[in-house]
Amino acid sequence: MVVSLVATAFWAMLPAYVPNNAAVLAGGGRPIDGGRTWGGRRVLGDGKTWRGTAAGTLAGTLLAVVLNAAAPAVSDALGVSLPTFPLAAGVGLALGAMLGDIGASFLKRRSGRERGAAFPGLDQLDFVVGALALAFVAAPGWFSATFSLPVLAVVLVMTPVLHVVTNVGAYLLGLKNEPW
Ligand code: CTP
Ligand code: K
Ligand code: MG
Repeated sequence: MVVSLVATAFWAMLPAYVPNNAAVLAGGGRPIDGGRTWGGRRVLGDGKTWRGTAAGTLAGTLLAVVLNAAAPAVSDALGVSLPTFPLAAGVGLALGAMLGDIGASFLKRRSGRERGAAFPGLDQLDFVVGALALAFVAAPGWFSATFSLPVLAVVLVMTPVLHVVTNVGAYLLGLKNEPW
């Protein structure tokens, strides 16, 4: 029961977990806000780029396609019925994760936080909220079939933990400038 919930939550969110990490690896180039400011501060900042956003969205979407191919074998091995991803769900999760992170940067700049500043709580959940919201809009039937309330609860508890662990790891590996 618990194994099934955690496995389903993790699997269903993988296309939303990968985009931010892919963006870190691929980021650079032209910022989305083109350097523009609002109220004396950058609209988004240099940390949100077109290349990172495109790479993150693509990586999450491709992962969803790979997970679809692997779902039967992994489901058998775990004795759990793991979900597959219609294209709209994969894109919704991946693009939604990126948009949630971009929305958080917008809020960080409005509240005077410079690029890279921590915003505890928001940093760990921005992309989850974005991913779930866009997946719900893009694939409502799939969303309600996949995210039961218990699965959603596991997602909300598990994601901040995974976020902290992966970001500290990326920092220690020299891939990220800050451990958040
Ligand atoms: N990145 C990117 N495009 C995105 C998201 C991330 O290019 N849409 C890259 C940037 O190189 C960024 C790095 O991934 O610096 C780390 O992402 P994040 O921690 O989200 O950005 P920060 O630089 O910390 O900026 P912010 O304070 O706005 O979150
Ligand atoms: K972030
Ligand atoms: Mg950061």
